[in-house]
Amino acid sequence: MTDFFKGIPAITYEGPETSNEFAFRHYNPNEMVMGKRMEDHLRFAIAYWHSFAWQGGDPFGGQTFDRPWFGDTMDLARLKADVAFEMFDILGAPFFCFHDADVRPEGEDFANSTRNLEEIVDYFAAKMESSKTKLLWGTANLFSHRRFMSGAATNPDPDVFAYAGATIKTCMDATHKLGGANYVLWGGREGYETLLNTDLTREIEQAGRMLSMVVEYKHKIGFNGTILIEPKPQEPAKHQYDYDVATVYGFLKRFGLENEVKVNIEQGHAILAGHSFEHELAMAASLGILGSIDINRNDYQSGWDTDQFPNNVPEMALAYYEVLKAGGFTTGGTNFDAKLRRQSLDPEDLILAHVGGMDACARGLKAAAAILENGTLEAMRAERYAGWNSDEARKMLSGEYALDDLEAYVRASGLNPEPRSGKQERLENLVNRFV
Ligand code: XUL
Ligand code: CO
Repeated sequence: MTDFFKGIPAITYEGPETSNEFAFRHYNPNEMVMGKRMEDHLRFAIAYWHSFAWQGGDPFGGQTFDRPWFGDTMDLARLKADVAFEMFDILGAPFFCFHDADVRPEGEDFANSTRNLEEIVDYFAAKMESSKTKLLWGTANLFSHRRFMSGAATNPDPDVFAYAGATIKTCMDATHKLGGANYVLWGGREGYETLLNTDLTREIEQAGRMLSMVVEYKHKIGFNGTILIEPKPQEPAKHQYDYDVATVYGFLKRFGLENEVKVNIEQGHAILAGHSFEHELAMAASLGILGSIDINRNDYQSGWDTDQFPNNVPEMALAYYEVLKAGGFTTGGTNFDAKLRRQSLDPEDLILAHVGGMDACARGLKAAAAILENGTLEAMRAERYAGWNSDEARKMLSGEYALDDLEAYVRASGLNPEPRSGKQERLENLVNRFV
């Protein structure tokens, strides 16, 4: 045991009335929601990078956190892992997620970096034998090191493409070895700063080939998890190719990968793309590619990807409504891709941020389930489209009618459509009864 979280108890469910800050008020893992345990619905994961690797820097200042494991040695990487697994236990977190760069020091070359990763993966594997925490997903950090400044798969230099592919392979091996449920690709630098030096046709083809190799390798090693792309429109690149869910779907279709790859949708990324989180979730569900979610919240005034812990229950309710409507997660889950504010220095801040986030998600999930079970919202949605159940309406979609048939039909029947209310406020009032 380290003494980092000394004095902080394991967090358990005490209910909404408790005055104990170190307790769940709403997240009750064993509570049944629509016939499934809450823990199995939400599938919470702790993000290694924000909680253990991020040092509190911003564009105007560096490190604010003073963690005993900061540094570039394997001993410190093991200390970081000790503290991480202690936090997983305190929170009862069913999953965690990591990038290679979060968990191991960079070596002087590829072989050394990989050896460091493999050693830490073995260290994780030993811990996971006695821990209840599993791996939701692993990923490669192909955006922090300067070699990736002009992209990884989309780099103009084929040597970087090769290095990126080799790195992904080692991270897929690590994920597979640890029994990961998914493998994620987020292309932070897969995009460009200026078209003046960019051949976007070539770059997108490179990205397509890389993703195909990822899928081929997944099958080669018998990895049963889901490959997930995480869309984001910009930050750090000015234009990123995986802009949003719809763009990713077009990319997958183009390379014939739409049945192989799903999406990991992050709330803050949806907002950066000018969408609501629930829009992105509904779009992914509609396209059959809803995989997993990265949960956080952006500051709506700043326009940045601020990665704050979620605390807006109505937003969570609308998000989990889409997840539940789509049948819930299979391999996916709810990853806290959220970081403390840089002034939140204390170990207990890290715990309380997650406690609050888990409670906010649990309230959202319960509200979403209540709206679904109530049924009025879906009944009213169905009623809005009920006209499409008529024979005439079906013919319009089945190909039996062409435009000139529609003209004939409108003339013959004397159609003169009357607008009907969309009832938005009434529906908003309905939702507000549950959140
Ligand atoms: C960056 C982001 C990443 C991915 C994993 O905005 O969300 O942390 O989740 O690379
Ligand atoms: Co993310």
